[in-house]
Amino acid sequence: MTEKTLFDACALGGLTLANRIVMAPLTRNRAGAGLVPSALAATYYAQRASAGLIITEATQVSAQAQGYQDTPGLYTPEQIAGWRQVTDAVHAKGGKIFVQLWHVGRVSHVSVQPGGAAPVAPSAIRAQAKTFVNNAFVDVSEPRALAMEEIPGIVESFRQAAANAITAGFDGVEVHGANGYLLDQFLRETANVRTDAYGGSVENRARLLIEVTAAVAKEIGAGRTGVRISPVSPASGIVPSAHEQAQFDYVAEQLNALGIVYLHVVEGATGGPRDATPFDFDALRRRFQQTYLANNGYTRDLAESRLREGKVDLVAFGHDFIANPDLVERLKTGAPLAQMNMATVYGGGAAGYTDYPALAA
Ligand code: 8OZ
Repeated sequence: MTEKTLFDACALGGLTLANRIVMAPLTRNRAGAGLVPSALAATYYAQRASAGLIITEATQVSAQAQGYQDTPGLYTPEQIAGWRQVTDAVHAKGGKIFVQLWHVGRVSHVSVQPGGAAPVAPSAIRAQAKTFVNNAFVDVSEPRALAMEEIPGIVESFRQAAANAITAGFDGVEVHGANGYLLDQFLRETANVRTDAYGGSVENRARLLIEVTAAVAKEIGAGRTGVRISPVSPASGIVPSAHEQAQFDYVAEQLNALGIVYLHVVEGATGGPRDATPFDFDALRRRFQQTYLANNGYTRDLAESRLREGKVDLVAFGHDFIANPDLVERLKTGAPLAQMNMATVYGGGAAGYTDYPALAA
């Protein structure tokens, strides 16, 4: 068997990826009126089309799914048309692109909820977290617990958004089960104290993520469906318990049984240390037979060594893709990487978005 390197072409379901380097989902808060991705978004993603796979910024499955200002949706005809421009631009450059579908759950604010309503959550437990609305960071609002009768509507919103993704020309979708948003909230004993079929046990806490993923996979095919998880990340007010290994080992087994195409794992604290909390990520890998997509704090060297050891199949880079549209070429040639400017990550226009140059030819 030849050794895997970051720069080999590889299969992902029915797709052939040009390399094993993935652009991680990155929130940029630049959607236009109607939460439609802008023409600039098409330029931004097309500039990064040399990635083996692009995963878009998190994208709302419904109006209720929103938690931040100016994040895009995929539930109106205008949003579908806006995304079509993005997928066309990426495909014209030979790239592949999945859309990340999210519902923020309790990480929201009444000012971005339909009718100013309270955000929804597994339980009425407020996160110790901030969101960004009206051009300011504010505490998230007090949520209300979803009624049992509302859960099928959540599943349906993901199914419909997945169908919309195919209409918009995406190669597949990633279900956002990470970073403290709705599906992750259900997975956590500290956010989910339900006593019905969606809380109280490992199986019950995983139920919504599994039902959503099954509905998406049924709609568009398991070969076009991926899921992202972040087992020990404290992102967005998540307080991991001592039982996350058992919880996520079960999640990996269930997702494996659905035959989805990849499991995307944020190893460690999202955007932070990889090893702050002990966790056996290889245990997930052993339970999940399809593609294991690793993320968080990877350098070229770490990615290559984990690939050689057979521990990972694809590696997602986030921050480095913001400042380096030609990241694949730079990693390949060992060229220096540009550093992103934190001040222009969230919101604004072309500055810090489409004006990071590729290396001169
Ligand atoms: C940064 C700012 C807002 C949202 C995530 C979608 O952490 C996000 C996000 C990141 O998954």
